[in-house]
Formats: sequence, C-alpha cells, structure tokens
Amino acid sequence: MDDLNDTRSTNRTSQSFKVVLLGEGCVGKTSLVLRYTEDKFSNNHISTLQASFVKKKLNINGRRVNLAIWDTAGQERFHALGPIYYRMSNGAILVYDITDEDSFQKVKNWVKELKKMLGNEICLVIAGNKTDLEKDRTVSIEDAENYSRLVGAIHCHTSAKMNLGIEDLFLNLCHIMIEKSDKQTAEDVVSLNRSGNTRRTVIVDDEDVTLVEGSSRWCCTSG
Ligand code: G3D
Ligand code: MG
Repeated sequence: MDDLNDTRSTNRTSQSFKVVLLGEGCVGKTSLVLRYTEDKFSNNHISTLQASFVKKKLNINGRRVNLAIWDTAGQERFHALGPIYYRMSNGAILVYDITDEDSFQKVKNWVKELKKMLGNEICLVIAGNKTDLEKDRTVSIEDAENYSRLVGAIHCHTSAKMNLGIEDLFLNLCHIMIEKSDKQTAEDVVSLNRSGNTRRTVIVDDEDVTLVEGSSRWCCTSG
C-alpha cells in the first residue's frame, strides 16, 4: 500500500495518483467507482466496497497512469470523515445528486474544507450524478457550473446507472493531475537550479537511519 500512498512519486514511465470520492451519503459515490472499475451497477444498497481503495491503470497519451481510487465506507453518513481520508490526495471527486439540493450544499462544504486543509494542491472535479433522473432535477446546471468555475473545479454530469459521463469524469481529472504534476516538476527543477543545489550531497549518519517496522519507508531518527 505504501507505493500507492506515495502518490507524488513520478518517473518517466508511470505516474501514481491518489483520488478520493467525497459527498453526502447516497449520492452515488460507490456506484460511480463500481461502474468505472468493474462496469457494474447495483440497485441494492451498497454500504461499502471490499477494499478501502481500488486500483485502475490507464494509458493517457502514451503515459502510464496508476490511480488509487478511495471510496468511503459510509462514514460521511455519521459526519465522521476526517482529514486522514483525503490526506496526500492528488485529486478529489466531489459528488452530488442532481435531484438533491442539500447534497450540492454539502459539496460546497467539502470544497471549503479541502481548500482550507490542502490549499490549491488538490485537483477538483465536481460531479452531478443521477442524470437519468433529469425530470426530478433540483440543482440548476447554471448554478453548478458557475460555482465550479469560481472554485477552479471542473464540472461533470454522470449517471452511474446508465453509465454516462464516467470515463470523461476520470479522464478530465487525470489530465489536470498530470498537468499539475508536470508543472510542479518543472518548478522544482527551476528552484533546484536557482539554489545551486544540483551537486550538493546530503550525508546521513548510518546510525541515524532506521527502518520503521512493518514499513518499507526509511526514516531518520533524531536521538
Ligand atoms: P454513496 O456511496 O454515495 O452512499 P451509493 O451512494 O453508490 O451507495 O448509491 C446510493 C443509491 O443511489 C443507491 O440506491 C444507488 O443504486 C443509487 N444510484 C447511484 N447512482 C445512481 C444513478 O446514476 N442513477 C440513479 N437513478 N440511482 C443511482 P439504493 O436504492 O440502493 O439506495
Ligand atoms: Mg458508498
């Protein structure tokens, strides 16, 4: 799981991104993930996925992209979804139900929380789900699109039931995550060159390096 958590790692051949789904209970988050990863839809209530995340491999313009897509286990229904869930995410899909105005308000709360906790680090897509129920729509398309533009998010419409808009939703998110990651890499190179650190070597005393038990990550101890 560590390689998936280490989502900011990039190399020439593949990129890994962590994506979280957020939104009120029953808007269709789990259904979107199931449709995207397994092309399935269930009319029966799906309380949770088997795993906390599912993997999806993509090839975008010749680049290999590994997505770790995190779905909640329903904690949002008890207002018990903390920062640990979306920490280190590259992208978030904020889902609302087009027939439920409250669920759109909830998306606004999530945007506020993500901006407060992560700044502009995270790429946002807002998804209006259940477009097969267009006749019962209560969230105005114009309002949703204007709001999304205002907060720098892409807006998409989906129906997990009818399998509409879901490929585009994930593809749009991948494009902006790749763009952001490329920009970050370019900025890192520029700042490294400016600081003249390209040839500096950090020497770490062997005794100060410890392998954390049960993990493949090395960490430096301070005493
Ligand atoms: P959640 O993970 O956000 O809590 P779920 O939402 O994926 O569990 O879906 C909640 C309910 O909405 C489910 O119905 C599911 O079948 C339904 N649903 C999900 N996506 C769509 C969609 O695109 N269109 C329609 N019409 N229904 C959808 P139940 O009846 O089990 O509560
Ligand atoms: Mg769910």
